[in-house]
Amino acid sequence: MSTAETRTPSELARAAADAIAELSGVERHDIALTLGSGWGKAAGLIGETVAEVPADRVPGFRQSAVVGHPGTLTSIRIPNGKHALVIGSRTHLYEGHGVRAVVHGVRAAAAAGCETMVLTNGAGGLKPGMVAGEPMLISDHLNLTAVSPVEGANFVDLTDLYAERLRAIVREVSPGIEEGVYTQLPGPHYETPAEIGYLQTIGGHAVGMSTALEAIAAREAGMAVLGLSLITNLAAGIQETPLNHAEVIEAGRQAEARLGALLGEVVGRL
Ligand code: 8IG
Repeated sequence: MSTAETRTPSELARAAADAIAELSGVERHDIALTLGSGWGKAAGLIGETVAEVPADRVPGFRQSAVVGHPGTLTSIRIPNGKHALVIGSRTHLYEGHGVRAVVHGVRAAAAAGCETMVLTNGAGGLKPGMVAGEPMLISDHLNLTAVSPVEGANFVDLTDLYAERLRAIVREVSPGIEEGVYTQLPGPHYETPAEIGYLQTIGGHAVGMSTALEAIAAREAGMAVLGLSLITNLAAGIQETPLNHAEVIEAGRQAEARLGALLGEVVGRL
């Protein structure tokens, strides 16, 4: 029998943070990371794993339905002494559990003490000249999901959502990194070529199915946000040949170690 959740989002986040502290033995975390497609190797390159907490033991989390998104919260001690919380169980809007479930990990991280939220994802490239397997630093986003994680008349300011201060650190570590606007669509289907043309026209540089809603929730919770995409494919209609899934997977796999090293270096400077 399933029972409806009666706690408010902030009560549920508080309960999750308490469970994370108890099960990890780490009272307070400083930096949270959500690792999307292609970014999984980063967890092992950020620092020393202190504890792995199964997501199903933490209130409000559910085991991810997507292969490659393990349902674990990992507490990592980074060399500078700070504690990172890797949220390895992203819930996507297309899973149908609603926007509260999508941003619960972010709210739990904020309640656990995190002041910085690092959001990563795999995305389709929209900019001509983009290369699959390369990262893109997110400068801003277009939220095309038609929903907001903010509830009630809380008019959250999103100017400088992807903090320039944090982006400068990434540029320092990775000079010349591509930078652009991430567009979040609900998915789970990919775009039509006409939709890709539309996204380009309105100023998008990458397209995916995550991140923007989480970034908004992070800002609402008072966190600084850093966003990084791995361009795993060029979006529909941009590359001349049809999308080859094997090639996409291989591009991600080859990029993973490099991206992990980049993220490890960045996290050490946050
Ligand atoms: I990886 O081309 C990845 N995720 N919407 N479009 C959308 N999501 C994606 C894509 C893409 N590639």
